[in-house]
Amino acid sequence: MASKRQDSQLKRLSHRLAWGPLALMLMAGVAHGNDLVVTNARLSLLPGGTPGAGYFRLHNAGDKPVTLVGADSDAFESVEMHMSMSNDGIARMKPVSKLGIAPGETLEFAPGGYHLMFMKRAHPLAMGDEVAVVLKFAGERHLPATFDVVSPASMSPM
Ligand SMILES: [Cu+2]
Repeated sequence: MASKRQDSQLKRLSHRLAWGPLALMLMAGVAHGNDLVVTNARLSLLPGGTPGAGYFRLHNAGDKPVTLVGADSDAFESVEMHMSMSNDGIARMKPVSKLGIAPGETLEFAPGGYHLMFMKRAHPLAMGDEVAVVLKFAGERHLPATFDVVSPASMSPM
């Protein structure tokens, strides 16, 4: 038994040595919560005090529906969920209180559609920084995700 455990520890160690750099690369902007996978998490930020916009892809790989109810970040005073729309050529946005994601479904937060609005940064942020964000789901479920700070110019409309 003891030798078997040692063996698996050794395997894990060599695995980590071999895949460390790649794993680090893959982890940028990615969060796994067993059945929930966040990818391409970006925080588009202008210099100064204007709110930032958060975009990501959330896949429900589980067999139960989940409901996204909001997000939080220590780097900002508050985070709101918004939906962008265009009325007669005028861009507007409205708050969204919850979004359901069925099993197998992928929810896309992208320019021109759903986005997180990051209000009042707690400290200065620069392009290339990483911001810890917690996605909140119905049932008190929390999924941590890392958002890469990017310039709005890097974003293309949907
Ligand atoms: Cu907004």
